[in-house]
Amino acid sequence: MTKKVGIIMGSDSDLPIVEKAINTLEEYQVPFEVHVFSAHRTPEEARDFACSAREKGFGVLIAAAGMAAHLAGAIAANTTLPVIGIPIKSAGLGGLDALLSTVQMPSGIPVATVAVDGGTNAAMLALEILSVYDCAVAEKLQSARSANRGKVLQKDKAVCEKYNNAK
Ligand code: RP5
Repeated sequence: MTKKVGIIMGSDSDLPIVEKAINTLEEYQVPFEVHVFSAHRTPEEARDFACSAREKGFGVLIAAAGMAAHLAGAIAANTTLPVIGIPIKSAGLGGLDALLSTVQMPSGIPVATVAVDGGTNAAMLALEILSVYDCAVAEKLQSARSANRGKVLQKDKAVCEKYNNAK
């Protein structure tokens, strides 16, 4: 059975980016659960979720937060499941604050950090992690890669016809 993806965000203001991850997981029909837990505002709830995630059937966790973004690291501190961090862009420092807070983890407690506001890639990486043991997910990922390849080759053909054949 496909394991669940846990998605945690520090605030509901992160939802527009988190929705990119949700939409991607829905597209691949992989089960997930979404929560608002903050490393600073609700640290007990964030900790409890991380501590019990493996026994509750989660296979990988995604944590999105902005500003002094300690959420992904705080979640990773309390589970040995893989944790993917999404640094969220905020007004002050444009996401660099969250990027550095999420990516610069001490040895032994990794957070696989995607780009600032990288909601889609967070879900894609979660799917790739699940695909290590889940053949159904692996097959869907391979089909999507092939479809994307076809689309890019079509674009190359169109550009070549427009610019290269005119010489
Ligand atoms: C972080 O602070 C959240 O992840 C959010 O990105 C940021 C601002 O939160 P709100 O003040 O909008 O609730 O903890």
